Amino acid sequence: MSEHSLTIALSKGRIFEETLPLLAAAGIEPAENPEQSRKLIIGTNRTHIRLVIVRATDVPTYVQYGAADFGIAGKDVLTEHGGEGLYQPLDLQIARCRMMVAVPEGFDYARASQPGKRLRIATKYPDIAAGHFAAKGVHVDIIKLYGSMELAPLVGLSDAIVDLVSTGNTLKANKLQAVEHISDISSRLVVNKAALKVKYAAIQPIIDAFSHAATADDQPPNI
Ligand code: PRT
Ligand code: MG
Repeated sequence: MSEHSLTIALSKGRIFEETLPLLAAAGIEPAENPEQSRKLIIGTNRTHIRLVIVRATDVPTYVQYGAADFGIAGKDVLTEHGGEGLYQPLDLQIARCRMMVAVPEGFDYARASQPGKRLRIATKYPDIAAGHFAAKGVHVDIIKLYGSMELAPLVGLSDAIVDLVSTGNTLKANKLQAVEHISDISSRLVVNKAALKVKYAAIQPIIDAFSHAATADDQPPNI
């Protein structure tokens, strides 16, 4: 890739959808919709700018190693990744949700989570979960899962889960209830530190356009 070309890492789904208006504000239009196309590299109306479509959890890795110059990733993903090699100039306020502890309806969480007790927690976010319970002085055994955390307490794999909640419909459909709010989550712009120096003239105007669009757009909280 030449000094003048830019590669942006995005995930399909909610992040791609909510990033489209930000890209538009920077004058960037994807040539294809990744939901319909199987292509992993998507061109744009700007010949030197392309998008790479990766798993949400892989965005920081592509940017960290410079395979993408910048990308957009959830705070959940960035916290678990650690953020090494990444400059995080902007909270874009998109893909908002909350990191919560949830348990089966009727489970006595207050009693089970007293200091000195031991809880089994299923989660995709072991670092966030471990940090939360350590701060409370509750001992936990963390069971790492890669999806469908909601199932774990229903089949006896865990007492509770640590997961993202937006509408609450998934918890409700599985007779679970949120019992603790760990943090608010939104997505951030992440930039490769070396790329920012070398391609500053190409990257900074995009950061500025994103920043302007993210703050101008006075989005009501969806949580
Ligand atoms: O889905 P896939 O396994 O391919 O990847 P992913 O889950 O890593 O990606 P994706 O696209 O689903 O999520 C990307 C980012 O969106 C996450 O890293 C979060 O920062 C953010 N985000 C915002 C969410 C949600 N809201 C959300 N509700 N990510 C996941 N969820 C899931 C949640 O895990 C739970 O299973 O949606 C379900 C709950 O939703 P409600 O509306 O029923 O409460
Ligand atoms: Mg998902």
